[in-house]
Amino acid sequence: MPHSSENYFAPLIQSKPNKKLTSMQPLGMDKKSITMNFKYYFAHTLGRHGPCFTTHYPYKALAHTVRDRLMERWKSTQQAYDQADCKRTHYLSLEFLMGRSLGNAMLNLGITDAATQGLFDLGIILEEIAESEPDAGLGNGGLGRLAACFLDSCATLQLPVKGYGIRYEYGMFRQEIQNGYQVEEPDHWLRDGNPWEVERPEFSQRVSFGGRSEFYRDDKGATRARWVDTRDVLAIPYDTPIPGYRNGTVNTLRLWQAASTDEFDLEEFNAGSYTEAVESKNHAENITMILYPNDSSENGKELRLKQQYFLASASLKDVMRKWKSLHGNNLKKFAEKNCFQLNDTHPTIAVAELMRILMDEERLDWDHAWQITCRTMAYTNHTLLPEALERWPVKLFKRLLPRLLDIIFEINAQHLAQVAIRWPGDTKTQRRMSIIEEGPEPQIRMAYLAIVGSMSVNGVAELHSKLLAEGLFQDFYRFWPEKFNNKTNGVTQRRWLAYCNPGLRELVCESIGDGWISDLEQIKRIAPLAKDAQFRRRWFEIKQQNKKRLAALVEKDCGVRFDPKAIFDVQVKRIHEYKRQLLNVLHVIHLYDRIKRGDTENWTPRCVLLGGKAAPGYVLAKLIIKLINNVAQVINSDPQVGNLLQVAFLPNYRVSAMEVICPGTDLSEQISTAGKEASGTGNMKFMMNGALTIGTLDGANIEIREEVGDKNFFLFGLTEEEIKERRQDYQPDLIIARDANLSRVMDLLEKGHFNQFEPGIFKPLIDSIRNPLDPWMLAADFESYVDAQQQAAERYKDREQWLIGSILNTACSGKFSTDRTMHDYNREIWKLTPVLPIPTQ
Ligand code: 26W
Repeated sequence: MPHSSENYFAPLIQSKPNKKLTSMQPLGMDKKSITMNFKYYFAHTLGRHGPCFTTHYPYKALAHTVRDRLMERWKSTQQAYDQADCKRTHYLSLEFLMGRSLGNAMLNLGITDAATQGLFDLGIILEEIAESEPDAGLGNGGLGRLAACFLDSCATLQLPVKGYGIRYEYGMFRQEIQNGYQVEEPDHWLRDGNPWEVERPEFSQRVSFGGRSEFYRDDKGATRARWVDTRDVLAIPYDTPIPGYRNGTVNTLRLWQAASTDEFDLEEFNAGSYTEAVESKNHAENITMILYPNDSSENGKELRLKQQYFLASASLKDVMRKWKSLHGNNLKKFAEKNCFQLNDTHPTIAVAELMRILMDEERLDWDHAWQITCRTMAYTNHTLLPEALERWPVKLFKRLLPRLLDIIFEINAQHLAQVAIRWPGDTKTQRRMSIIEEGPEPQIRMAYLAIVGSMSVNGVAELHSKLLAEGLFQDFYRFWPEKFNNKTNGVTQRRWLAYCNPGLRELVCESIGDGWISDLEQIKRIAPLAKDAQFRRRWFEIKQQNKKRLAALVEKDCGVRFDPKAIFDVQVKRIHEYKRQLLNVLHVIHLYDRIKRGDTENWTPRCVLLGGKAAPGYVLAKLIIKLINNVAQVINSDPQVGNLLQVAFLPNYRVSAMEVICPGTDLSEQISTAGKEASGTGNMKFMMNGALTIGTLDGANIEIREEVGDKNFFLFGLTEEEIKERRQDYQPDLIIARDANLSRVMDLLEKGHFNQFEPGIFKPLIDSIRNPLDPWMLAADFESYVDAQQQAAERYKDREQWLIGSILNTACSGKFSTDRTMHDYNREIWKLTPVLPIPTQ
């Protein structure tokens, strides 16, 4: 019994596309056409008249106006890809942290000025209505935002790359702060509709779960398997257009939503089981209900594995459907023309799923299927934390994905046979390299499956890639050194400079033209202008404006008044022990202690801003948030402190907040324990916007410092090697006792100075600092951190010197564009040819 959608969306015309129906008139990009279209949507489509009481409807009308202009380019691009029969990359990711789309789409289409003026004539301020757009927060942090920046750069480079992900009904939770504690609220981002997506039920796919494998002989006598008695779920695609920068290209982000195969179930259950049938509808829809808010520890939830398989299966089937529509059943060139980039291990089940599709559905033999699989898959690792490495119980796989478990066992058997040939008799190595971890509860090591099944394995910064090869994956590196490579992360300068910092954009464009917007290397041409006092003056004024904008946000959301004359010292990112927000707090307490002791000669007034979400189950991270809020409370209400020091915790840190934060920041805090932060990307956004970094030799900080020079970077802390060394004999109590500053800070904490009415609550944090096994070694880096902070404070007092550093940071940020990153992925992994859209009628 076919599902209704299969009837409902039966082809209207069998063979030829209907050109009369699908031809498009190009829409005007001028103020007049945009205004006309806007008014049409407002009145005719949305049915609004008279004064608009909310910003929502004008926002919607404008979104539709912009979207219309994406549609024709989208079609031309996709047709050009089909006609060129080009190689394509499919970027598989459980997260795409897109943020808002309106401003970015207008920038890339080149209609910001026309729209701003058109609306202004109608009495509407564009920035005000743009605030109505909810963030698409379908990601936790770095990994998800990186995927979004990649899509922007691929479209700009005109590379045929499509993003595949999940359309979570609820994105990253909204963070509220109550009595200093994080409280999670649901993020129902689709409540008011999403004008940026197009539902395409005609391309729905069926995804199977449960059941069992059945083996049979095919007509040629070969043994084959099929997966039977499954419980199926429908995957419905929603497409979002991804415009390139003023180049006519529009790529696609395809997000899958789960739905039940309801009619099917109703038939099955019919007599008397109506309610159970409806219940099963709920079960299916649960799969895409919510984004898991953990960004560093695996919690092994069954629903999460379902999400992973749901994404992998629906996407691969979609690629196969498309392939067949262009090439029929001939898979000879499939590997030549397709690449799957796995964003961390989360979609790694795709390795086994592609094998299943090729063997069970396309009737290829094992060797042929395996060849295709490990020529098309490529894996990016995003973390060195062992607790973040995904493992799934074999038992769970057996129940949920039995046929995939068969395939994984066979992949492992053949893999271990190869290992045994290379290291005969070395059973220890064989056990270490097994995809299956033996033990009372056998587990599948997803990273190993990804490495074995891929042609490329990359880390996201030089140090990180080196540590993967030497540490976590050393056995595999010895086995396949040629698979391993580095691709240093980046960020898109379109969103993270041109769009979010219009003041600086104008100044830079005036000085060196606008070539840097699509070729960030050009921005180094502003470096000589650091010597020009007039230029510095304008740079300063823009930074002050941006600081005012940030101060207004802080006042609105935290009730704390930041003085734009002070140095703005900012750390925003997920809250995690390894990122050491606690070290930042210790420094803040140290400054407070100095003020209280009257040690304020030559003081540099400072405003410290922290922000970020903690995973809901991460108790210590949540306690760090509480500590920040309590410390802020005490400091901000102490008249003796006054304007010398201000501290705030910004609730609900997200993409759209960062768009205000990074342009207004002077000092960027990148203070993770060396060897723990894979790359960092916030560090790049701050640098691009002219902040100086205070940081450790970790992740991409190392490369940032290399680019900008050590004079314009406040370095502190142990190196990754020194950390390893010092761990052997680490005695934080001794360090504290010998450091008068740190002793006083610990004293304030231990006396309960910041929790007078909540005795003892911070004990777990104090204990973690004093623990000789503290993996993050806060005490070891405290003194050098305070020194570096002092250098920053002194440099800030010399305004001209600070401005030179600020300008040079922006000038040296060329390497950190995702345009460069994508270029590197393409040259070394994907090998795609750019395709120009052909305007078609
Ligand atoms: C299994 C749960 C889970 C979810 C997310 C485990 C681990 C993750 C990621 C590792 C989270 C992540 O965002 N990693 C970050 O990726 C960025 C982009 O490459 C890097 O810049 C950050 O350093 C890294 O922490």
